[in-house]
This record gives sequence, structure tokens and C-alpha cells, in this order.
Amino acid sequence: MPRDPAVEILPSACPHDCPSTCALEVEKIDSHHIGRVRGSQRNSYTAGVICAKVARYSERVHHPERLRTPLRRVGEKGVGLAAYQPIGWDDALDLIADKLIRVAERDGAEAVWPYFYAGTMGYVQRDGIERLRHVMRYSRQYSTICVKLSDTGWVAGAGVKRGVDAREVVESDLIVVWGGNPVSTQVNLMTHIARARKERGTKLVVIDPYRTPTAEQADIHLAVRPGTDGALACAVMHVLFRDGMADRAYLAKYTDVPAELEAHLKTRTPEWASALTGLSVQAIEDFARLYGQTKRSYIRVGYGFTRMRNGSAQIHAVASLPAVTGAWQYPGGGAMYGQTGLYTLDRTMIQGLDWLDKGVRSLDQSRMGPILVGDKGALAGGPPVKALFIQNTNPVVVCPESVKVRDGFLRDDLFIAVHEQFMTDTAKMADIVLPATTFLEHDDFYTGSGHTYLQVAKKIIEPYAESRSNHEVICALAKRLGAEHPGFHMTPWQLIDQMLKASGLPDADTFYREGGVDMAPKFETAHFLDGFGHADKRFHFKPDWKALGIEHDKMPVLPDHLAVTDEANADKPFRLVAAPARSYLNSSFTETPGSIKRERRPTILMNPGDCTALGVKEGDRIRIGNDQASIVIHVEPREGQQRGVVVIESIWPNAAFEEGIGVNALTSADAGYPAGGAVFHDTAVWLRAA
Ligand SMILES: Nc1nc2c(c(=O)[nH]1)N[C@H]1C(S)=C(S)[C@@H](COP(=O)(O)OP(=O)(O)OC[C@H]3O[C@@H](n4cnc5c(=O)[nH]c(N)nc54)[C@H](O)[C@@H]3O)O[C@H]1N2
Ligand SMILES: Nc1nc2c(c(=O)[nH]1)N[C@H]1C(S)=C(S)[C@@H](COP(=O)(O)OP(=O)(O)OC[C@H]3O[C@@H](n4cnc5c(=O)[nH]c(N)nc54)[C@H](O)[C@@H]3O)O[C@H]1N2
Ligand code: SF4
Ligand SMILES: [Mo]
Repeated sequence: MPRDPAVEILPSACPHDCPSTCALEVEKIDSHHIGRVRGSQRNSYTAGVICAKVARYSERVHHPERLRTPLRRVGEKGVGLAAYQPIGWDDALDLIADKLIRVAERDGAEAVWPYFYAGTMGYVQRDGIERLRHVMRYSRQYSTICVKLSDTGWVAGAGVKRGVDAREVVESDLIVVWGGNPVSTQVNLMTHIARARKERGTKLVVIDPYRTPTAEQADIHLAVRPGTDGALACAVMHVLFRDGMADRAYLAKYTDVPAELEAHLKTRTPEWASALTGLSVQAIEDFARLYGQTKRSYIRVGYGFTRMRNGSAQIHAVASLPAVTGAWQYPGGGAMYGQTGLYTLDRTMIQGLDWLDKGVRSLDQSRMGPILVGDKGALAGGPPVKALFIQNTNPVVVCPESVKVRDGFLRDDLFIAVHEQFMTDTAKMADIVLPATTFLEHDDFYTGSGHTYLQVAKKIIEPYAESRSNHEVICALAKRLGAEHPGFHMTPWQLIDQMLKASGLPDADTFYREGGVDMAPKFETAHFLDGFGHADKRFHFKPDWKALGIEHDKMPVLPDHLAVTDEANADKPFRLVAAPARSYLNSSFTETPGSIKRERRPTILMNPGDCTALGVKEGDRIRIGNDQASIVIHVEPREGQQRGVVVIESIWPNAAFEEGIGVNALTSADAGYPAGGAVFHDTAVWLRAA
């Protein structure tokens, strides 16, 4: 689309919870309106490309259903706008503060649970709630909904959360996208992969239980059964050792127990893995040979295959592969899961870490359902939660065991305040709803996990209607609660500047002027040739799980298939994967017309053979359930996934489903091993006629 030279173009960064954290260029029409949003060239990872949903951001920021004013509920929970009356900001903040003070006096400070996640990834607007929490000694939040399982398993092997720069895939001869769907969830990676394929004829392998848009582009798609990647990785390593494709010199120099690993893998044959993964022996042998014979092989490790009870073990097994072939030594070789270990930022001021007391109770974010319905174990020995203050997340929809979450939110003795941009399912349960700004209306600082840039972004337009930023709300509440901390008296820009200076980095203005700073380390470091992150500098095939989580005794000693998943059985013969949808971002964008049009309605993707066996066809309704709940959904036959595997792309609002509960009614709030983590793709289910 041609650019109008009269329209001002300003730099920004995408705040959404996505590994890409794209550098943006935003058309500013006037002080209240934006036009088109484009990817910027100033950041060579973004390279001018962004996803369609953010390119259409004017649909979201100027949406007629944006929250305009603070609201007080006067009707039933769950109804929405009709149940609320507008009130002034001072009244709303006074009401919240009074309630929090009363709850803390009566039930103890731990009965208050500030709850947040990454609706914006900006450090100031996302994490300021931590400062309020720590100063007030409110219950802490154990962050488990997204990266706990993957972080734990990656760090077990590599010792630090970083890897080979994704831009380096242009030098790879083989790219393996393992348990991720970048076409939908981080489109920029595909730009670099496309370049590699064009310039070098690079092969693309995708390992995913269903034919995602990424799998559709692959040379080879290995449609594993969910939760069996550990077995596949072990069988591949078995072949590498068996057929002389292991780099023994590399193993001796850079890894901990290569001989033990080789002996252990003797029984982890392709036949053994075939029975678990559902892949043919030939497919496993062929992939192992391709991987073993390609020096410049790059694994882009996704999150999907870690959202399992055995997820940390799975990612550890997969991350072991390049240590066996020594792929780390070559340009375009190695692996990457996330880069956040590169940024050692001093977040004391923003998060109020000088007030952090680890003696204060910590509650597992993903176990919100059990927590709110009063499960003693989930409450970690403390009082019931009597007040929730929520920013940046929509737990009524996105948390597992969502029926329990909803039941908890329906409690009469629970006070709920929600700060949101839209009337989400969570906001509909609140006593007080506060309108929030978007990233275009406030300043913030961003890091990327899929790339290595740090970026700052300034507000581009004025806040919509009466909306206020998270930072403003946190500071206003702090004042009313008598919480004292210098961070409550600083502007977002001052907080960013303070953090950067305390971290030994250039100041905020320099960052802004230069369009961000690339923190990519030198080749030797990125490829761990100067050592992995452990004290002994070696990759650990035999991790110290004990240091990583309380359920360490459940973990395999060496890379293995850990048989702790919710296995299919005669009563529940199907395995459900609750994967991300392309046009939504978690529960965000479920309000924008362009995204809704593309996603249409909730569907269940099924192997055509299963459709025939169950007598259902395209567009039919079917009931899917387990011991927790059941939901009704429309059928879509899809080639390319195994029989017995079904997929629901999400996360739709509850109202999109016939009976008003969505996919997370089926997912479990069990904590993955060894350190916790939500197990969204680890669910056995039955299917019946609706
Ligand atoms: N079935 C299933 N469930 C899942 C997953 C899955 O794959 N399948 N994935 C899980 C994962 S990985 C994650 S990370 C979670 C994420 O789940 P959520 O945290 O709920 O995700 P988001 O939709 O990114 O953000 C939530 C809300 O933040 C609001 N928001 C955005 N910016 C701001 C702001 O500046 N201020 C305020 N106050 N609010 C703001 C948005 O309007 C949005 O409603 O979902 C999890 N749930
Ligand atoms: N469009 C869009 N983009 C997003 C999001 C979104 O909801 N929509 N969510 C954002 C967030 S918060 C995150 S954390 C990231 C997530 O980004 P991804 O890593 O891409 O997403 P995951 O949920 O982790 O699932 C990715 C893939 O893992 C597959 N998978 C599930 N189980 C297994 C398994 O056992 N083995 C293997 N090999 N694969 C498996 C799923 O089928 C799915 O295709 O994306 C972010 N970007
Ligand atoms: S790809 Fe991710 S980071 Fe980039 S614009 Fe889209 S949601 Fe934002
Ligand atoms: Mo996530």
C-alpha cells in the first residue's frame, strides 16, 4: 500500500506476548488516531514484516467496544456492560483501596492476590504490579502459565536461556522447527527461513502433531503423537551414535557424560520410539540420518511440546541433539529456544525487588482454579484469597480447569478489580472495571525472546477516553494504600532510564534515537564455544534436576521419554492439543472483526479416519469431554495428524461456545515436572455425538 507523505510515521514496538517483539512503524493520523501499522527495517530480525493482526491494529485501538470509563458492577456477574454503571476514577480507586485494606486487616495481607501476565510485555506497564505486591506483602505469583516447563528443561541442559541467533538460519542447511508454529506465532522467523531456502536450498523439517501452516511449508512433517518428542529425540541420538554420526571430539570437550549417554541410548531404538511416537521406523531413521549428516543444522525449539507433564524432560532431550552432532560449532548450526538470558537488566526499581520477601506465600498462577475454590494444597498453607487485582491477563478464559476458575470468580466473598482494554470474560466478573491504555498510548521498554534487540517506545496518541496506563493505576493505588517506594513517584521514562543506567546500558533517549540496541553476543558465545552456562562449562546430558524443581525425583537421569502424560485409554481414546490460533494472540484480538472473520468459529481438527469411524463430517457438531467437563464444537476433518489426535485452536471467548465454556474447561491445572508449568496440550478426551 503506498504511503501518504502527509501522514507522520513514528517508531514503536509490538507489546504483545509474542517472541517476535516486532519493531513497528505507526502512521499517526492525528493526536487520537492511527492508520496503518507496518514492520520496521530498523531491526534486522523484524526486517519489515509483521503479522496481519497487528498490521490491522487500528481495528483494535479504535474499537467501539474499548472500555471508556471506570465501571462499578450493579448487576449479575458474567453479564457484561449492562451490569455496570460508570463511576469516576477517584471513586473507583477509593473503592478498590478500601476493599484491599479491609481484606488485609481481616484476613491478612496474603488474602490479597495481585494477578497479572503479559497482555503487554513492556517492563514498566507489565511489572509495576510486582512493586505494589512486594511493598504491601500481598501473596506472590509463581509464574507458570507460559515458559516454566520450557525454561526449566532448556536450562537443565544448556545452563542459560540463550542460543544461536535466529537470523543465522540463513546460513543453515537444515532447519528443524520443533513443537512451534511460527507461521502463526512468530511470523518473522519464516522470513529468514524463506531466505535460507531460496539462497541455499535449506531443508525445513517441522515436528508437530498436526499440519499447521508451518508444517504445510515443510519438506518433511513429522506428525508425532503429543508428548512423545523425548522418545523421538532419543531414537535420533541412538542412530547418531550407532552410525558414527556423533562428534566424539566435540562430546569429549563440551559435554558431561557422553559415554553414559551412549550406553543409555542403546535400548532407545527407532523401533522403541516408533511405538511411542506413532511415526514409522523409516521416518525416524531418515530424519536421524538427515540431521546427523548435516553439519549446519539449526533447531528452532518451540513451546508447544513443553506444555506437557513431561515438558521439561522433552525439551531437555531435544536440546541434547546438537551436543551429540556438534552442530553448535558451525555457522547456522545449533539451536535456539529463547534469548532472554542475554539481558541481565536490573529490575529492582520497577519490580520493587528491594522489598521482596520470599517468606510471603507464593501462589501458582496456572492453578488459579484450585486456588479460588479453596484447595488447601493450592493455597500453600495460607488463607483463602479474598481479593484479586488483575492487570494484563484474562484468566477466566486462558487458565486451565476454567470451570473451577469461573466458580471461584463467582464466589460472593471474593472482591475482584480488573484493569482492561476490553470487557473480557474476566472483566465481566469484576466488581470494579478500570479502562486501560494500549501500547500506543503509553511509554515502555521491551526485550525480545525470539531475537536480541532491546527497544523503547513512546506514546504515539493520547489515551482513549478516560483510560489510564497500568503504571498510573498502580501509583494511584499505592498512594491510597500508603505504599511507599521511589518507583511510585517516577514516570515510565524515568523508570526505563533508571533501569538502563543501573544495568550499565545507554540511556533511554539514546535507545529511542538509535531505534534499539542489538545485544547479540559474538559467535563463540552464541554457539557456546566458550562454554555452556554451567560452572563446568559443559552441556549437561545428566542434569541437576534437584536444583531445578521440587519434583526432581520424577525426572529421568538422562534424556528419555518420561511416561507421565495424560495417556489415552478406552474411556478417553483421544489426545487433545489446544494450540494457538493464527489470527488471535492468546485471548487478544478475539474482539477485532478482521481476526474473527478469519477464525470463523471454534472447530476441532480431526483425522478423516476418525471422522468416518465416528460418523461425523465437516461442519457437524460433536461433544468433547473428560472427567472435568465437556464442550460442543464443530468438526473439521484435517489430513496430516495421526488418528487419535485432535486439535482445537484457541483461545476463543467463552461466549463463542454453545454452552458458554471454552477449551480450557478440558485442560488440567496439574503442575508439570519438576518445577511446575501449565500442561495445555496434555489432555486425554472422549468424543461423542452432540
Ligand atoms: N487452551 C490454551 N490456553 C492457553 C494457551 C494455549 O496455548 N492453549 N497458552 C497459554 C499461554 S502460553 C499464555 S502466555 C496465556 C496468556 O493469556 P493472557 O495473559 O490472558 O493473554 P493475552 O491475550 O496476551 O493478554 C490478556 C489481556 O491483557 C490485556 N492488555 C493488553 N495490554 C494491556 C495493558 O497495557 N494494560 C492492561 N491492564 N491490560 C492489557 C488485553 O486486552 C488482554 O485481554 O494463555 C495460556 N492459555
Ligand atoms: N497467532 C498467535 N501468535 C501467538 C500466540 C497466539 O495465541 N496466537 N501466542 C503467543 C504466546 S503467549 C506464546 S507462548 C507463543 C507460543 O508459540 P508456539 O511455540 O508456536 O506455540 P505453542 O502453544 O507453544 O504450540 C506450538 C505448536 O506446538 C504443537 N505441539 C503441541 N503438542 C506438541 C507435542 O507434543 N510435540 C510437538 N512436537 N509439538 C506439539 C502444537 O500443535 C502447535 O502447533 O506464541 C505467541 N504468539
Ligand atoms: S508477529 Fe508478534 S510481535 Fe510481531 S507484530 Fe505480530 S504479535 Fe506483534
Ligand atoms: Mo505464552
